[in-house]
Amino acid sequence: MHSALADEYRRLCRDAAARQPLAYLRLRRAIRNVVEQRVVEPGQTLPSERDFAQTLKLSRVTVRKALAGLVEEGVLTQRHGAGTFVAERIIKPMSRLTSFTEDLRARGLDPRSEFFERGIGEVTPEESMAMNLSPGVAVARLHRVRYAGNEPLAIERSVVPAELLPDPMLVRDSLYEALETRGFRPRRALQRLRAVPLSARHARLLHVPAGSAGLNVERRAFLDDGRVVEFTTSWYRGDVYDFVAELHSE
Ligand code: 16G
Repeated sequence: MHSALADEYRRLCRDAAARQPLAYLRLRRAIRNVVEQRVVEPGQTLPSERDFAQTLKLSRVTVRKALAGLVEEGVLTQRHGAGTFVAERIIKPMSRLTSFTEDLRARGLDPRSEFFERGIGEVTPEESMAMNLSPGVAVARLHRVRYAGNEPLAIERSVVPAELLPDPMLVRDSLYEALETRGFRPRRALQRLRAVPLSARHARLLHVPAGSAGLNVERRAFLDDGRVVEFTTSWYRGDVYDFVAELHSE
């Protein structure tokens, strides 16, 4: 058993502020913390279910539940017969409306953006259709390369009605953080995914060979009152991202 992991779990059991009555949630948090702190690195194996249960005096059902939750979040991956690992590829669950920054932080990575554009302009006819905006209204536009540390992962072009984000310079690293501060965090979204070969320009920005596989994602996110808060087109690197959806039969 990784001693830092056991220590973190025990710390959470003692720490009154973090006290979480449900052991599986406590364990899930402890594992997420050590992954975020990079005590356990991507690709490294975690202790077995039995090992966790014995060292921490938990039932195997509790351990299984904690691990399953983190697999669903994309923090861990499980391979039959080989155990549980910290995910190497970035696994993005499609059922949760999270931001790039949140996804990366949950994996202990350091999200960064480099902007090509961050300003106010007039909505284009295509955007006004997609966002239900009247022709001519002002929109904030962000065009950026998204990095984990120094590694480029995606290119994103976002459009937000200027009435919701009048000053795009408020967006430092995270669009969702800026929207949240203004009380406009997206609540629901529609997303469309397409496989595309990356253009020469995108491939160069993403440090991959031209024509490499990319995922083109279009997200339209809404507020509770039905207003569209963002229309974002992203090109994710196909070699590092998995988009995973959970399906139910009815
Ligand atoms: C994700 C979203 C994108 C959103 C961005 C906000 C997908 C496919 N796209 O990249 O629509 O604008 O997160 O991230 O998940 P930020 O808050 O870090 O700027």
